Amino acid sequence: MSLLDTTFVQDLLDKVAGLGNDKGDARVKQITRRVVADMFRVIEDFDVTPDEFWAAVSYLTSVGQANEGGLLVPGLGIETFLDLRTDEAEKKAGLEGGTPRTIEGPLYIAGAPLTKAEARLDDGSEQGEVLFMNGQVRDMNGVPVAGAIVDVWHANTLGGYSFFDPSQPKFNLRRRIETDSEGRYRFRSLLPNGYACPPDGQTQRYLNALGRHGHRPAHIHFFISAPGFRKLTTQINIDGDEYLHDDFAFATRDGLIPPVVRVTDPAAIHAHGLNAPFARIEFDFVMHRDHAVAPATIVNRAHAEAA
Ligand code: MBD
Ligand code: FE
Repeated sequence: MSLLDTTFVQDLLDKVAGLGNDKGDARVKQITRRVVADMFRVIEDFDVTPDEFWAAVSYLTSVGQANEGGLLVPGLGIETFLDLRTDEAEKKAGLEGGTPRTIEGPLYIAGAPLTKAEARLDDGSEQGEVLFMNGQVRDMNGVPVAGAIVDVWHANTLGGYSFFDPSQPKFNLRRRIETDSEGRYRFRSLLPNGYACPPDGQTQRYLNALGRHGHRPAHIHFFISAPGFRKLTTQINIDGDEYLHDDFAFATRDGLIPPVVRVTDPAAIHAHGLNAPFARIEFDFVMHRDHAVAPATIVNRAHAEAA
């Protein structure tokens, strides 16, 4: 009999989880009982040594100190698994179709400037390929959603995000756009580059031990929200990126890779007030209305706030 299965260790687990008292939180107790027991099982099955165990404790401490919890979670596929669970729950509730969701990631900042129908996301201080993106927010019946908020954020040409990269202006490449009476939004920005985990960071340290890279393909994040609708958290990928189907955060999904049209016609370039070819992306967001049964899609998680 394994040590784990002895009455002594099973009793220990019950006490660890506070099962013998009637205080505390029943759900926390139940999950603690399982998590600690599963960890004991791992230690036993893999004959984890004390040195290895304390290395793991020290590693998790470093992740916390580096504030990389939000980076490690998608890197281990956990954020994607949570999405797949929401997809499954929606399917069970009869909700299918619409724009696919994908992970939020760790780099959202609330409170970006809000404008009607259109916005420019960059302030002109960075050189790069200009992007014009536009589209429509609709419900599942094709009815436009006026007054929806398109909350968009993305990296700069070096793969860095404002706030987290203090060299960028406040709210650079972050805006909220309210759709017009036809549900339309449009913005001007710069094509982003892919993000890479800090090479000397704690997430990359783990990835190295797995023989993995820490790159994401170039992408643009969105929260789409409107009264009476289920909040949509998603991203689009920039087609052609070398990591398009090799994302360390596992966020690429079919339906989220719109064509990138390169506009090279001199008259079109001139008409946009530019002097170099630019990129155009059209992408519509299709949302589900509020639903009585399916779990809510608003995820409460800690976000840094711009000072
Ligand atoms: C990102 O930009 C991102 O979107 C995710 C999921 C993880 C790290 C950086
Ligand atoms: Fe991102």
